[in-house]
Amino acid sequence: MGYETLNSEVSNHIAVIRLDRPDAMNALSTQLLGELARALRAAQDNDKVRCIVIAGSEKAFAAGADIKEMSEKSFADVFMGDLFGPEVDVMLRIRKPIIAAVGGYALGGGCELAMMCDFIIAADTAKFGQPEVNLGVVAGIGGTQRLTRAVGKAKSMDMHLTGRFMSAEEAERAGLVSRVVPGKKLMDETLAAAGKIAEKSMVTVTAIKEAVNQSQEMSLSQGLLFEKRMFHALFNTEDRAEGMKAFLEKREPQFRDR
Ligand code: DAK
Repeated sequence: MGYETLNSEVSNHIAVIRLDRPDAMNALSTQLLGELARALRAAQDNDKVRCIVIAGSEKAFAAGADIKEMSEKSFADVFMGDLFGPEVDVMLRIRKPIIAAVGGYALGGGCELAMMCDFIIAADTAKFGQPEVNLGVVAGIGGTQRLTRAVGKAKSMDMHLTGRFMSAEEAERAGLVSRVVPGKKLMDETLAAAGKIAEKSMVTVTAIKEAVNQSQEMSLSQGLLFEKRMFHALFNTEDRAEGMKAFLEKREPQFRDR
């Protein structure tokens, strides 16, 4: 089954999922989020895929949940229908690394979608914001929690309470994005980063993703123990032996994901 609101292609072990609702600034409709969940699951299940990139257009990564679609809904609709719940659950269960390539607007649910990825590479034109306050709602898929963890309480409060947008430069300074690149180079730089990840052992990459994500859930001492045990466990892998042997032999490692 194809997609109507996004494109998904795999090449060089990288799945690129590009949101494609140009008339609505890639607003996250139920259909788009359903297709995104389906594309992510397909990428997770495809053994050829070693890294996933979610991108939008030059104008917008995604300008938030689809306001037209949401405007008619009642409390019972969104509460009993668990709006976006199942789609978000799928995204959070993806074990392969996901990079958000953000050009243009990443607002509301769009900013939250980018923050659910493992890291964000932003074009210098990108703008981030949680403007739900202007619509009389609060962020709904993690904005108050993930933005606060990323940039701290003061800036998060500022963003959520005023609804102002943050430039890419400010976002990098604040720790929301890992790097800012010229707009024209956004995809090249993101694919280069994804390519680097794709060269590594998937066992190691998956362990790193789990350990870093645990840092957002656990106390420091629990997180440190989790990391140490993960380090110990990786001594059981062939790729650990190969990585160290290759270093000592001054050659590139040949990882086999084992
Ligand atoms: N939804 C629907 N359509 C949108 C849209 C959106 N979020 N954003 C833009 N569009 C549409 C516009 O309506 C316009 O459509 P036409 O009028 O041409 O038909 C077209 O995209 C172009 O937009 P503009 O004409 O406004 O373009 P500008 O360049 O002037 O402005 C903008 C671009 C992105 C700054 C502006 O469009 C804007 O402020 N958009 C709204 C941003 C926003 O408020 N985002 C937050 C949405 S609320 C939940 C979980 C999550 C959420 C909710 C519930 N649960 C788990 C329950 C999330 C909520 C949100 O994200």
